[in-house]
Amino acid sequence: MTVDYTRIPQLPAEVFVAPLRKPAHLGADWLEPAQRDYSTDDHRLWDELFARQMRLLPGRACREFMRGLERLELGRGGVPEFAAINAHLRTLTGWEVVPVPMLIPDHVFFYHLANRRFPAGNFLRKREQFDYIEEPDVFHDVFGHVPLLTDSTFAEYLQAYGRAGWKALRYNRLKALSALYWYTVEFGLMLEDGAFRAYGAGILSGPTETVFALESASPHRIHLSVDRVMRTDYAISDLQASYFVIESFAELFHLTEQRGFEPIYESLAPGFVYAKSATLDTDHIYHRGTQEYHLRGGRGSGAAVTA
Ligand code: HBI
Ligand code: FE
Repeated sequence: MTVDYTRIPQLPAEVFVAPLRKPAHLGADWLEPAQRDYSTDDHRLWDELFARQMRLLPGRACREFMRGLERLELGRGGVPEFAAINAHLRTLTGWEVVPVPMLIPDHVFFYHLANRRFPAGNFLRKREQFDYIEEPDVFHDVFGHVPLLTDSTFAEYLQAYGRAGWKALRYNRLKALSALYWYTVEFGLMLEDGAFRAYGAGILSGPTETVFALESASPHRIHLSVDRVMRTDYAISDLQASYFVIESFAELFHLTEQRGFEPIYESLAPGFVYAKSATLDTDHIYHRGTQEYHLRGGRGSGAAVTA
């Protein structure tokens, strides 16, 4: 018997849509997530993380992000309630935030995005991880990602990305699609009135990369090409060697929509072709980085991030 592995059945929504609240005696898990209770110290930690970013972001974060923070009132004090965020978001763009306790499987992640649900970590980092955490916690996800869900064009892009995820699984090109997420949703830069601004959540949720991505001479800053980025390796646990720049969310949406994911997947080799710090003849380079930070050995080597 032959099995056609290219056909992924569409599962009914009930499989993934879990209630936001469940009886307290049943512990939360990712199949039936709930937002957890936070301690007084958790709320205080959120406030400190929030205040630290707010000292850095004016003039560095794109205006859509700053506007989203205000509209959702994420700075009212303490870890925000998802229910309150959702009441706003639903009317603005039809998106919702769903609490998850950890990294969830790729297909579930894509299924949520394709249905305008953003899976957000419900746990908060410990104080020892104040400066850096690899897993996405509630501060990274809610402070970093959720403000842009208020922007209707970015909201379209993220939903299209979720749909593209299903196709990527079918074509076995998930790594390539993850690179696109990485260099846009997590570490994207944007030109605003001729100046670089950040919109990526991985940049905006931490102080070191907020400054490095925008002001260091070390990293390349290159205009986004979808085909190029999907062939480019990336660092999960260090500052990026290259940042990709868009002119607007409308441009981001058009670049991906116009190209279409199916033809890209068909043309891609299984692995990455370009190194993190590569520049190509076909690149439109705004700033050719010195790569000093990475040449000195990157994270753990004591290399100065202002290099
Ligand atoms: N799960 N909670 C959570 N958050 C993510 O960002 C996430 C995930 N699962 C898979 C995943 N991301 C990747 O597939 C994306 O980088 C494409
Ligand atoms: Fe993230």
